Parts: sequence; C-alpha cells; structure tokens
Amino acid sequence: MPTSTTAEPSNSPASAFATAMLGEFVRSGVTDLVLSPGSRSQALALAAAQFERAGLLRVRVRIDERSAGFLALGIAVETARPVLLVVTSGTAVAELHPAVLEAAHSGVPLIVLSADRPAELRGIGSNQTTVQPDIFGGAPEKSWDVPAPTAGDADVERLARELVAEVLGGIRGVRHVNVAFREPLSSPRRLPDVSPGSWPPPPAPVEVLELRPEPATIVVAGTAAGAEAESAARALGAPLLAEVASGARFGPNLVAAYREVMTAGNFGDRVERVVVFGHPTLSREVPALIQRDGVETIVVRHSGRDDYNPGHRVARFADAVTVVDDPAALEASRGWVGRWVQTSRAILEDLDDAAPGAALTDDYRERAAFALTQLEALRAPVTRRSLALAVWNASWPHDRLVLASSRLIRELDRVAPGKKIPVHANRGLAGIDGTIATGIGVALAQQSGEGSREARGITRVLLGDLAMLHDAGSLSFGAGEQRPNIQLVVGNDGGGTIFDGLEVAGTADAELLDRVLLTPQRVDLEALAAAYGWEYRRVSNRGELDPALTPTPGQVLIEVPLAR
Ligand SMILES: Cc1ncc(C[n+]2csc(CCOP(=O)(O)OP(=O)(O)O)c2C)c(N)n1
Ligand SMILES: [Mg+2]
Repeated sequence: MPTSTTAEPSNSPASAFATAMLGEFVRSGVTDLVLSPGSRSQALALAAAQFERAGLLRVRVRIDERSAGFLALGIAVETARPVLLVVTSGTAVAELHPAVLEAAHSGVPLIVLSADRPAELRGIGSNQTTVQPDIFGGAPEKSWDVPAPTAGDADVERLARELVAEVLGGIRGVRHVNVAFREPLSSPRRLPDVSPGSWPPPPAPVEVLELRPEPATIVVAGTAAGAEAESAARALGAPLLAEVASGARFGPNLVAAYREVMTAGNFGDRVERVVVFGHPTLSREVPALIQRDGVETIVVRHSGRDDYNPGHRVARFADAVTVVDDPAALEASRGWVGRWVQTSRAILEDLDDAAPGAALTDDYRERAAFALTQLEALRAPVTRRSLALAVWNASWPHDRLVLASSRLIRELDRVAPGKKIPVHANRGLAGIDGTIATGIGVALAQQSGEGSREARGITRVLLGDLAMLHDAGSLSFGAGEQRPNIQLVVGNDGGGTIFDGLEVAGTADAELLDRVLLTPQRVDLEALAAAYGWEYRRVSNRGELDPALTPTPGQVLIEVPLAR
C-alpha cells in the first residue's frame, strides 16, 4: 500500500485526534474498519474514508450497526486480526451489543470506537445522548472513556499513540473506546505520514502442559479448535471427536459419528481421559461424559471469555499442550483408535442412502431397476441430511462455510465426513442473529485477501428460514460497496422447527407451541432476494440440489423447502 503525504494544522481537534488514532492503528497492522453513518462520529468516519482512498485501510459501510458489528466479526474471524468499528452516539452503540457479546464469548478481536457527547453535555437530556461508558457491561476485556480532545496537534498525536498502544496490548476479545467529541466535529485534514505495519504473530502460549499417550484417551474438538486438535489426537493415539466447526474435522483418527459411537456403541463408558480443544456446544454427550465419575478432563483454553468447564469437573487447564513421543504407547493405542474410527465409518455408511452396487451388474433388468431408483431419488424431496451433505460435498478448502444456529448445523455435525473445509459458526452464544452479515464478512475478507488462488473461492452460508429473516437487513449493500461471491442456502421449513426436537414439544399444547416457539412464517424469499438485488434459485427436489450449489460469481439466495 502507498505512503501518504504529511500532516497540516487543523481547526478541529476531533479530526486531528481521529486521523492520528486511525493512523496509529494502520501503523500497528490493523487493515479493516466497518462504519455506520452519524454526525458525532464524522471525524472518525471521514478519516477512515481518507485512509481507504490512500489504500491504507479497507473500509465497509453499513447503515445498520447490528449488521456492521457482525460483518466486522466475520472479517476478524477470517483475517485473525482485530477489526475497527466506528459508530455514532445513542442507540447506534447499543446496536453493536449482539456482535460484541458473540465476539467476547468466542474470543474474536473487535475494537469498538463509539463517538459520544463531551462531559458538559451528558446527563442533561441532550439529543442522542445516553450513558455509553461500560454500555456493554463486562463483555469487553477493557474499556476507555476518552475526554474530548482539545489540545494542539502534538498533544493529540501523543494521546492517540498512547491510547492505541494500550488498546492493542495483548488483544483478545473486545475493546471499547468511547471518545467524546466537541464542536467543530470535523475539518478537512491531510493524512499523517503512515506506512502500514504488519500484524504480529500471536504470542507464545504461557502455560504449556506436557501430555503422554495413555490408554482410553479421547480428544474433543469444539468450535475453532484448529488443526492442533487433530495433530494432538494423532500424537496421543486418541480418537478425535471433532465438531463440524472445529477446524479439525479431518485426519485418520476422526470419529465423525461420535455421538452414535459414544452411546450406541457404549464406547463412552470406557473413556478415562478427555482432552478438549475449542468450545464444544453441539452435543449433550460430550458434557455428560466429562461429568461422569472416573473421567479426567484437560481443557486447552480457547480465546473466548469463559473456560469450558461442564459441571466444574475439569481437572486441568492449559494454554497449549505438547505430547511426549512414546512409540510403544502409541502402538498400544492402535486398537482403541481403530475401533472408534471403524464403528463411526460403519454408522456413516448405513446412513448413506445411495446404493451404487447395482449400477455395475450385467443384468439389464437389474440395471433398469437401478436407473429407475436413481430417477426416483432425483425427484425425491430434499431432506435436511441431503441438504447438509450436498453443501459439505460442494465445498473445498479454498471455499468458506458459515453455519447458522439452526437445525442444519446439528444435522451436518452428525454426518459430515472428514474434509479440510474452513468452517465458521457463531457458537460463542449460538444466536440466530447476524449470520448473513458474518458470512459476508468472511467472504469479503477471504476474497479481498492477498493471494489470487484463495480469492477464487466462494462462501456458502447454511441457515434456517428464521435465521435468514432475522438478518434480512444484511442483504443490503450500499451503492459502490464491494460485493462478495456468496451463496445463502436457506432450508425453509416455515419456522423454528428446532423446537420440535425439545421436550417441550411433547408437553405443550401444539397450537400454543406453534404460536410462540415455532413462529410460522410465509415470507416470499424470491421477492426478498429481488428487492435487495440478489439472484434467487429454488431447489424443489434432490436432482436440482447439486446444480444449484455450483459456484457462480455474485450473491445468490438458494431456497430449499424442507418438511417440518
Ligand atoms: C438471537 C436469538 N434469538 C432466539 C434464539 C432461540 N432460537 C434458537 S433456534 C431458533 C429457531 C431457528 O429457526 P430456523 O433458523 O428456521 O432453524 P430451524 O430450527 O427451523 O432449523 C430460535 C428462535 C437464538 N438462538 N438467538
Ligand atoms: Mg426453520
């Protein structure tokens, strides 16, 4: 990125401070900023636009701060770097709360820069003025309430430098900088002389635990566990129970059908040691196992704010683990791993409804019967399982997959075979909010990243109809905003059918259940897509599913009707 020209005096300390602060962030290696429009925040927004014009910052603009928040979160997930958020005062700040909570609980770095009234205008009923310091409660790791900058340039620049150094010090999770601005709220200003820095690699883990391969050990990989979980499982000679958004669902030790193996196969009863990476949220079996007597659990901390500790039964926590090389112990564990892996494979094969054997026979009647079955299969309605698997099968390592907190993530978690697909799911709080914005953030970050090969991938977002409607506003792109290649794959079962699987479905009055939990909807998704300028595809049977998932440039909403 080019270097810009030198600063010149300004008559707005707000602009002097905003420009100096963003310059410091750029110098420190921050590359992305998302903003929503507003008056009190104009110095920050205008400075951001100037840095963008100079090629020093990627800026995205969204009118809805809730979308902006989740967009920033998606970008931060993909780039593994903190993303700046700029908002004006009042309710605008509060709109960020869902993304701030999700980021805090999943340990995604966000830096909120909210504009506020100066001290003399607070608490006296001034327009668009509320109590912004600590508005996000305990969610941010750290917060600052910065008084309105008033001083000359040299002081303002020093203040900005010191503040940014503090904000970026040991960053994880969310930081909130609330800055007061006094009139004049902005004035034209040249950018400071800035060369963009590179983001430093993550610091080395503090507490590293040494583990030996021991009998009856399993590795559990929850959301964002990463590839370390897979290599640890191999080094420990342990079966790998990797959730679908773990980033570790691959390798020779993978037990994809882990729930069935644990329960149906009673394998869970034999476990004595569990090593957990990431944040497991998708099964009841894993927390139940950890709470069983005779099981010792070691948790490798993830970056979210709470350490995973079901029933407070975790014996040890560490920042990372190393495994002692022990070929004899590894050899002894081969039978243990093999039984888990083979049982899982057998279960997955049973679930697979295709029976390709008949295609190879010489008997024409058998072949004709097979062809007919195949034809019927193509005309069959799409099931949740076939939808989840089709999306998984269509995706590759250069693609991205984002999964909503609908039934489909659980379905996929049951059946997805091992494959190195980068998957993200907002499992910090498992909200059904912000899924589209998160997916767009992941897609934009990946597709504008360095390296042209990577940029060819597509992002698929797999979501239910309510998750889709909850975030429909995020379909909107302002004129001139960069649009990624993305497919929203919506399994439309006319409401939140996840509740059909809960105990309440067996006890509550069916009509009342529908009214207040299932919440049926009949929104015209084709019209919705058209209103926002998205291409629309409808999948009415299995035969139409794979062709619809073919990657094409642009933004596509794929509606797949599903039975309740
Ligand atoms: C923000 C938020 N509100 C409410 C919930 C509770 N909730 C969990 S799943 C769900 C329904 C999801 O419906 P849909 O996306 O259509 O998926 P389906 O269950 O039909 O597969 C709701 C309301 C939540 N997780 N997050
Ligand atoms: Mg639904």
